[in-house]
Amino acid sequence: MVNILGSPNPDTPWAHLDLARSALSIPGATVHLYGKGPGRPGRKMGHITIIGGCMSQVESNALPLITSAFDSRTPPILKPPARPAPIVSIIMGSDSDLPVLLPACHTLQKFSIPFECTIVSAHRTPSRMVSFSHAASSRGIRVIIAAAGGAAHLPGMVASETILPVIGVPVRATQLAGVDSILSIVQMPRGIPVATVGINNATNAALLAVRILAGTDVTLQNRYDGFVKQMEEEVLDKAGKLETYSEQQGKEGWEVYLEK
Ligand code: RP5
Repeated sequence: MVNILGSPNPDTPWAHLDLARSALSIPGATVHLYGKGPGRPGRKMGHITIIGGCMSQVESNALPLITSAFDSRTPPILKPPARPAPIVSIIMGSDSDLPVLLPACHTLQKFSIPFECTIVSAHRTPSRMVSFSHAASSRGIRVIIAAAGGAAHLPGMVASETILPVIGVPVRATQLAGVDSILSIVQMPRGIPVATVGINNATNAALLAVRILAGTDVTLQNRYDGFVKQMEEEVLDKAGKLETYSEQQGKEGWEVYLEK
């Protein structure tokens, strides 16, 4: 729900109706005007409700409305939107893991998925790990990405304290090159599953989270389809260049390709 407020400019007492009118074209939106007559600056003149199959669908449908309300050419007549609550939690055993997790953050950003990112250590902050795991679901978190290196117990321990899906990212943190981390995460006992991606492969952890969320979100499914198509086009484009070079130059195609 977003509130419709009277225009800050007393010379345009009906400006709030423009916003109400533009909301009519948004799927799932219903406009409620209170019939108070001309608006006074900041006075609540009505509200708009937007419903949808899931939060990210609602947010994406509401975005054009919110953007137009904050367009610098028009006076702001909506209260600033609250930051959307996170639905994915990225946790890590130490801040030294953060560089490995940046691709996960960027990937979730690309799919417009609200997420949080923090440090929770199974060994150094065990109480925090338990309270985080118990509260995650009720805070609206739908998927947890947990990264750890070495004796990487964080994903498994979190999975034992929540029913949310947990995706473990083994971090290459010690002289054992991440093999210790991946074995610690992947060899879970029967009954407590943890999805495990490759060593340092935070991108795949985020993509798996997107796939889990897309199961109940058509907008995300469409975004993922777009992502897959783009990936395919990039590979076909590279293959096309490689083949062309081989035909047009005196050298082998792979030699020319690598020189470009
Ligand atoms: C693990 O120990 C962390 O996940 C990290 O990968 C590793 C090293 O942590 P720091 O000593 O850098 O804090 O718990």
